[in-house]
Amino acid sequence: SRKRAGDAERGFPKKPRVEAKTDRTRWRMKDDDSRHTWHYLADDKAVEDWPQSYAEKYYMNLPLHLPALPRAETPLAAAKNGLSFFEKLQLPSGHWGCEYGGPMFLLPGIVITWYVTKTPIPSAYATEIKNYLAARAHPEDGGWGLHIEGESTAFGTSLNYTALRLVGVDPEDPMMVKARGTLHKLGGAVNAPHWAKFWLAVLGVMDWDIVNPVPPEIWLLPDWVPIAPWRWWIHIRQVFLPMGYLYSKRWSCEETDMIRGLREELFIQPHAEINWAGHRNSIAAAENYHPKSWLLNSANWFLVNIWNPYLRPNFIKEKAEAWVSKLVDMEDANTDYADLAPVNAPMNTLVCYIRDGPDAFSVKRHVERLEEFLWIKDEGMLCNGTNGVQCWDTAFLIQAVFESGLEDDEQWRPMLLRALHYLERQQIRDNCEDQERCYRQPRKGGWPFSNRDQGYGVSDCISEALKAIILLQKVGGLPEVVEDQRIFDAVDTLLLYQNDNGALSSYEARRGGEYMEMLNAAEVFGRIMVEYDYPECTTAGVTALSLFNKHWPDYRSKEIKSFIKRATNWIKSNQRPDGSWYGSWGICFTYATMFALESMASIGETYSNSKISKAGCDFLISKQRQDGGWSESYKACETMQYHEHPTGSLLVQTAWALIGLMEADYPDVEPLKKGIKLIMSRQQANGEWLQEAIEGVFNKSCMISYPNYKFTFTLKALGLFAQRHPDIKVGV
Ligand code: LAN
Repeated sequence: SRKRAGDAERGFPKKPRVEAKTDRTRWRMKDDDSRHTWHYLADDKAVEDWPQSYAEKYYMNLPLHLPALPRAETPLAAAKNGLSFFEKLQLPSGHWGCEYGGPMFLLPGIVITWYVTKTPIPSAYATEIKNYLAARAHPEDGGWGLHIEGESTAFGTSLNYTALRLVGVDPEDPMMVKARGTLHKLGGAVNAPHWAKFWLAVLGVMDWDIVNPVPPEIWLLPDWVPIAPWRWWIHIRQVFLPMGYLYSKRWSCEETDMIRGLREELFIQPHAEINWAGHRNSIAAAENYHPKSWLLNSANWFLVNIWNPYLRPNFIKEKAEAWVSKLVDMEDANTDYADLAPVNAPMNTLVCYIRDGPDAFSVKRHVERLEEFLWIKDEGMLCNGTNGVQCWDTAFLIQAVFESGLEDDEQWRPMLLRALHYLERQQIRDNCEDQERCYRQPRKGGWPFSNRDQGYGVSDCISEALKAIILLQKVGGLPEVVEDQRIFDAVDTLLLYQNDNGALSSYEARRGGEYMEMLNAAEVFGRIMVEYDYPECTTAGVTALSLFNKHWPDYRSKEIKSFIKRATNWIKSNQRPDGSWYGSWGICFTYATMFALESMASIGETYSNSKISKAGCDFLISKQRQDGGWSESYKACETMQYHEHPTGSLLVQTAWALIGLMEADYPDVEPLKKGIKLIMSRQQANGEWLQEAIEGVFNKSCMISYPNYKFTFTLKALGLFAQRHPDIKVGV
């Protein structure tokens, strides 16, 4: 107890109180123009003054008491029912929100950051974090994987066990005993990958000697060097940056009772006897998805044994740390401390904490903005993969309304107007200050995936938002709140994304080759080091610019035509021998094939006149199941081979396949009818569809949820069918 008093004196807050559960009717989400934060109202009066919205109830799976709608006899009626449900979930600022969970390595970074920065964790958070992790523990072994559907790993289990302890769960709680057993079977935390070792070193549970090098010096390389970090994929760049600072400082939290406890719990060996340096490369076999290359291993050996101890001059260390610290500041300034994603956000928070001190504005603002990654659902509190899916989902919903021909229906005009104003406000209006210095590509006129604060344009997010706005203003006749010049800004920015081979990448045009994977140090992810060519992003660019060109035939028309030609040629070249395309952001061949077929259709190539389009359709048709649905599993992303999901046909997969087929004008309507029927048969009486398997992916191995896809893409599939075959009845 003396020791405990010591921890308190040094400013560590009291252990949070972990209850069995919170009262779900007391949670509220502040929209704040899509800066989502969740609040637990302890006070009865506050509860009365701020009634729970449909959306909040829906996120928490509380009863909505919506009346049953007239039974849908046709696909269009089903689309209308679906829309009337989804409209109720539109948030006050005009967008749609959702949980964006899946990855299981994000929340621990935030919890560890709270702990080491001595940020008190409210009891309601602690309670719901415990509940979420309990709900998502592997049903058999009690561990956690890389993502919610994955097998238990040392990565997921060591970090989430740690998070649970830090929010106040007792080590003798049966859930903890079980998880610990699984972690020990996996060899203990020394077998966890690089990023887990990093976090546990920050926490002071591991020694920094176990962490493979993250040299900040690499940021001093001149730009012409083929491996210079400005060429890396933005997510790796922005993670390596603060990580390098912390690695260089070898900063660890001061020792506490909690940390002493974890040192005993996370390992199979006695802590004092662990040969830290000897475990730098230890990793449980099953999670070594991308084994380190000989080149990286040699570089690491050199850095650890020669450079760091003997060669590294102090002035280089200081110069590197200063430059990295400056780049961290630029990232914070460009995002108002929101940061790119919940990996670099807590790390940047720590850089500010150890550099600026606990009371600095930078730290306070960071800690405040970390809240925006958290989400509450019926299972508890989780960390989203980004600060939301706002612009992305909103753009798709708008497009689905137009695909269904419902845009003129008075019933949906107010919803569309709110959505238009939302996208208008989220357009990025300026480039980053000193953009060349911080290696950023122009972003003016673009749209982000989430919201404008985050401020990273993404090729397909710009495209989908642009399409939505053009449809609303030019086709739907809604007020022109985004004037022409701003549309041109978007087009100018979008055109910069095309790679030399015609394809589009995600956040930036490609700056380095696949050889850079030789430096992939993360072990658990594939295709992470540079931007790649993506059929999904490429298609979005093609369809957006085609639509733009229709309405503004004079603006940069030659470049746009050549862009489209080169992009669609690349799509053709990217088709696999079986007729499919590999998807990087949705699961997997079905998702990418849908996009690729859309690209082909946009240049007039469909089933009847194009071998490419026909092969794509034949591929999809060959995967249709007896009941009319499709059911690709995430295993396909990892193995690059088609895999069926064990639970059978899936709604979103079915919608994607149908959309692809319909875009390609697939001539036989029978398979389409069967698929549509499946979608209709799964619609609930109030118009909604229920959540099924996980939909999205990144870096080949990590899955991520897109819960709004069960609305946006099903609506699009139903709408397309209704428009193309208005006379065909598909009742259920
Ligand atoms: C996303 C989410 C959206 C996604 C699409 C727009 C769907 C895609 O077409 C382009 C890439 C993009 C923007 C994308 C990139 C990687 C993200 C940001 C994520 C999958 C969400 C989470 C993920 C991010 C990398 C998670 C943090 C993990 C690291 C390895 C740093």
